[in-house]
Amino acid sequence: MSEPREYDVIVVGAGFAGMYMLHRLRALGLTVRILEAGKDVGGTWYWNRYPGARCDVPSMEYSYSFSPELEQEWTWTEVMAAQPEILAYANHVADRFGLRQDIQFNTRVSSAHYGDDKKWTISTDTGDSFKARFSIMATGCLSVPNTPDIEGAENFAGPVYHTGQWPHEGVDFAGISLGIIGTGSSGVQAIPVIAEQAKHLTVFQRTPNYTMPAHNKPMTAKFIEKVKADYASIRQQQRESEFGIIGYGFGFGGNTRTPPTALISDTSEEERHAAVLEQGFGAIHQYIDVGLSLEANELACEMYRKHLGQIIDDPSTAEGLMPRGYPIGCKRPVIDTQYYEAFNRDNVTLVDLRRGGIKRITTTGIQTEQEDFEFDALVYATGFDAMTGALLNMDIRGRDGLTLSDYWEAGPRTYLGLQVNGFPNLFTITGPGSPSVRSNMMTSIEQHVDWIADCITYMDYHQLRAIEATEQAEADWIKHVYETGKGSMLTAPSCNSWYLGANIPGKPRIFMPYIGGLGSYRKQCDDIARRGYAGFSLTA
Ligand code: N01
Repeated sequence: MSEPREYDVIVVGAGFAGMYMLHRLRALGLTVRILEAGKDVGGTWYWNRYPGARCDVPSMEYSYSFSPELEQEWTWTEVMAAQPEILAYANHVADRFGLRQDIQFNTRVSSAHYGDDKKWTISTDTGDSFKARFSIMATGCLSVPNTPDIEGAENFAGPVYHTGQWPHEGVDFAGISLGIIGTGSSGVQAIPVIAEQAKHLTVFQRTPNYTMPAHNKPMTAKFIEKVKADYASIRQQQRESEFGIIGYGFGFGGNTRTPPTALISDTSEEERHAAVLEQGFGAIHQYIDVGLSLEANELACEMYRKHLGQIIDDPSTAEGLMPRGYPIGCKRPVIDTQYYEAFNRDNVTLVDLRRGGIKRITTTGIQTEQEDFEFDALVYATGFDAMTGALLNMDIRGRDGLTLSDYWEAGPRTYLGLQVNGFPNLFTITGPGSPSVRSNMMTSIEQHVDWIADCITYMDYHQLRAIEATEQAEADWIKHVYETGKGSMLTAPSCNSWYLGANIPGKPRIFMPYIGGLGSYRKQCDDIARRGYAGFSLTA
């Protein structure tokens, strides 16, 4: 192995987090190298190229705010952009700011060790080695695809795809019959598009989701002009809002939002029936207690199922699509374009695995406890080892050889989702314990990147060499994250979401994101910085 190359900072990952981190650090005059496993920039949007992939945050808000010039020169075509457009945006940013010259592609980091020399040594699968004072993980929250361990999977003779690792050349489904496992956000987006192209699609659904229509549409020139003129105020509102999204022009509200006041528990069955007949799934949003009590939530679930029964032609398929036994709002909200309509097509079959699960995969299809199904190609839409997967896939060792996987054996421990006790000068952008996946990722990414860049500036100004979260501050923060999540639908005992690690067998059941609100979280982070980085130990 050659001598390690030395930088001030090594950033892992060239998605939106890594790209902006590089831009900020270079402006501080630091030497920076990004190591990226993919062939190009874009992270999540580089890998997730499955048909139908698109963002569910309005494009004008799911974009960088750090450069007013960039805001003015880039024009989105749809309210919620599709994956190719978002990837084109990432490429535009990389070109415009000359980022690629400091990114090493096709390079997967295998280990990061903190040494006695108080530097990180980072090794890669290409045999390269780097040394740096700071190591910044911009590895994404949903970047390690999860392929479930199903008996016989290796025997399937046809092509096999995963939505999170889609072939770059695309897939032509014409004349092909497919099986797809999984009905989370990825499956819900892919199913209607694949159904339009394929000869036949068999959907293997373990848990039906509560999904709401996206109402996506092309952007009008007038609206774009208005947003571009108002960007400064929109960004400010995003930063102060609960989720980093104000839904400008669509009435989502942001920090000026008036929450609903109606109580579903005060309504009669007839009133609920009438509301859903008139307004569809959207009727559920008008009640405040749906998110507060499981009994109220169940009334909303009944409304949901009632409407589903009205829009699906075949009663058995309708019954199969009906979510039961867990509350609305426990999983990551899913929004869709023509999802349920796909199940009214003749070439789509729903296999409700609650009626009998998957036994095994064979050379030609899937055997279930109900019956056997045959198809030419298999798609896994089975999600990710979320939030901790990418970090734990690397061999990260902090002070005295402490491994991150040992330290996190019972679940992730962080201070603010930014740092881990025992791992000096290691930062995690949108790490567990921060709003991250419970917010507009772009707004959260920018907030973390700015905070880290300011922290390094502070350290250099005060000639401080190392920063590390204290054990006490970390313990207090974890308690706060837990207390904030307690009692919400997100942590209900009947909820099995990836937020809780429940999608990965053996993963500790811990609610990982912070749900105290992005605006409030930002204030807490800023206040901690103002107090000389309270809760961090800083050493010369
Ligand atoms: O993954 P998921 P995803 N047998 O984990 C099923 C973001 N995202 O890729 O619910 C049978 O949600 C599993 O069933 P169950 C967004 O944050 C955003 O869809 O565990 N089924 C579930 O149905 C999202 O939340 C967009 O019972 C099995 C599915 O696979 C996150 O990414 C678009 C199984 C996995 O759903 C992850 O979404 C796409 C098995 N052994 C993704 N194992 C936007 O719109 C798993 N499943 C922005």
